[in-house]
Amino acid sequence: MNKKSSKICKDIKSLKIQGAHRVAREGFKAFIIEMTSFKNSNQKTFQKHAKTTAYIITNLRATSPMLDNYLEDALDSINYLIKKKKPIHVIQNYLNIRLEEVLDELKNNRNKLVVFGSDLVENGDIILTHCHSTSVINSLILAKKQGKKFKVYNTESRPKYQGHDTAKELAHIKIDITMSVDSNIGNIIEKVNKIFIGADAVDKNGNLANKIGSKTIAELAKNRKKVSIYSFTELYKYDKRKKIEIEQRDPKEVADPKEFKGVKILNPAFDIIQHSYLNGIVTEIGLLTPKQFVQKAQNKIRLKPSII
Ligand code: RUB
Repeated sequence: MNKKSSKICKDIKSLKIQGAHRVAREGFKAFIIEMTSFKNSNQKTFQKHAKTTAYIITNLRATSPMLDNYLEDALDSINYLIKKKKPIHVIQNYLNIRLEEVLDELKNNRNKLVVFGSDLVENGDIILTHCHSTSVINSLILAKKQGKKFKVYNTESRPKYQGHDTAKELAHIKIDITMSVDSNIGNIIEKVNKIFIGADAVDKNGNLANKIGSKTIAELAKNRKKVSIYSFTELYKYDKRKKIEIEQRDPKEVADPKEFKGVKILNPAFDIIQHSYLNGIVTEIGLLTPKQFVQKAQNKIRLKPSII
């Protein structure tokens, strides 16, 4: 693999690049860099290399349908161009253009989503967030810039502590932020009136996957009438598979297995929130119910490759 694409893949695997949006953006970039620097004019070899590269990148994070959707579209376009007997340099030109289109789309959708997200913030709100979602963080930053007065609680999000970055980024723009250990969630929930979380995948029933612990938070919120819970996610995080696959990470992130002989260690990266627990899903086209999200996402995700 090309040095640059291989570095991006390493950073995605290690969570240096984390969060579904960034993983999709950088993973797609890695694919395009790899394919546009591939020096072989044989079409079959190019097609095979595209398939293998997409497979490797897709498998860096098992729960990443946004990246998978973009890669699948690029593979379909490559297959279409090869069928039309286009030379490799023409396909590579197309891929470079497609990268710019995808980067613009991601940025524009993000900007729109953040405006709808900031609309949900009201003066006096006390909001809980979990892990590190750029959709949530950017919405809170915009709300702060709009002059709204609110407080935020966040979890540190063991075992990889993505909550540390969330806390620092919010503190940096002087949002009132309090960070807590994850297991304090039963007490924190009593203090907040809104919960904002990201999403990594949304299935055909509108159930969604987000950082491990989201399920517990949603279930606690369900029992408290005064707490509303919203997930922030672009439509492209729709997961076409029958079932969302939950990424199982290295047990070493939790504890050194050598020191725990005979102990099985679980380290799932995500869990699933039932759609009925959600008050709404904030997207680039506005606030939707889980059912509306599924309908809109199914319409949006192209059946034909984007090149046609
Ligand atoms: C990150 C996480 C985020 C979603 C949404 O998990 O669960 O809430 O990915 O993020 P991890 P965004 O750190 O394991 O990638 O809003 O940035 O797409």
